Amino acid sequence: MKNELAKIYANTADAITKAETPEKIEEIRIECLGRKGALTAILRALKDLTAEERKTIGEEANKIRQKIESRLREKKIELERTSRESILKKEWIDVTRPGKQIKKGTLHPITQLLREAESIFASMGFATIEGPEVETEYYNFDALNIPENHPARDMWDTFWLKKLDNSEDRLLLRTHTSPMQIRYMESHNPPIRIIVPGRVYRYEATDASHDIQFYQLEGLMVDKNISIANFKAIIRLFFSRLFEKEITIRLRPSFFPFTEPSFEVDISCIICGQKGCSVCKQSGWLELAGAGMVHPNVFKAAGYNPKEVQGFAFGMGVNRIAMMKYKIPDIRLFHSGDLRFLKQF
Ligand code: FA5
Repeated sequence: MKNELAKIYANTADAITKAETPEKIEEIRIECLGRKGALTAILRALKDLTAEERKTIGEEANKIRQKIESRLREKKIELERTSRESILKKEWIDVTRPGKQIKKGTLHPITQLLREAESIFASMGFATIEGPEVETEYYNFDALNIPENHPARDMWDTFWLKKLDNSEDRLLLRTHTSPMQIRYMESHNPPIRIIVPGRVYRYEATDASHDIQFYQLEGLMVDKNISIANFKAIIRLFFSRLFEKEITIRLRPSFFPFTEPSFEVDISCIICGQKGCSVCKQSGWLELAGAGMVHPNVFKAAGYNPKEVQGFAFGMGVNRIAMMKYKIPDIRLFHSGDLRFLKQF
């Protein structure tokens, strides 16, 4: 038995020396000291020996067990340290390296332009109001003096929505921000000085200056004595401040059912310097807004007495203004989601 003990020790010590991982050390421990281990078997067999043998072999076996346990412990600590060191060698970090730059987003050019426009109008005393993009037929058309079957409805073909079960009105995607004239006047008394920026929709063919969804900026100024002269002064000041230079403005007689008289506001094309390009359709002018003096029927629909108040209203195409300001040749780029375009702002 003594020989057997010596053999177990020699074999186990040899295996410990050769072990290369902490897992191997655990395997060796189980093989030697585990429930079915070689040394455990000898310790179990002690009971069959004589008292004398039990004493000497028992002592010897315990000594060997202690020696093996301490060699296993030492080797395990050593292996764990070297494996930590090798991981550190493989996975080192150079803390002096410059960090990765985080890419910052920027505001969409339309948002930038709207913020600037709002601040210019705010400096002239205009409050910014918002309204619903899903409108009723009444606010988008009827209340603005465009009754059903009126040919003017053709100017604003739109996307109609399914009628809600409990609603009287037909719903649509608003074709302009003008419905907010009515909504605001219904709940406020003059004097009024508001702008209404927001998204509008048109069911029409697209080209470099027409899209099916775009932004408008509505303006409404109502008091006892508001005239076209006030409008011209405000609009010229607005465009000159927005473009940071004196802009030429052209008012062309036009027709809108909700204004009388009505006109189109054109500005000189900044992209081509009035030489002619695809954006201004070779004319040198770009139509940026519709405007006019608020029609008496609109005042009546909002509950005002048209004999007591007067005012002007306008509706600008924000995308076209942004195209001028940032020299963008095609309106469809705004909704293209193209990062090469968006990263420039
Ligand atoms: C209107 O929408 C009127 N509500 C404007 C108005 C308001 C007139 C208050 C009088 C009083 P119009 O359809 O012309 O008008 O559109 C106004 C502006 O929106 C145009 O001058 C143009 O700059 C822009 N616009 C019109 N259609 C498109 C389109 N498909 N894509 C991009 N911009 C457009």
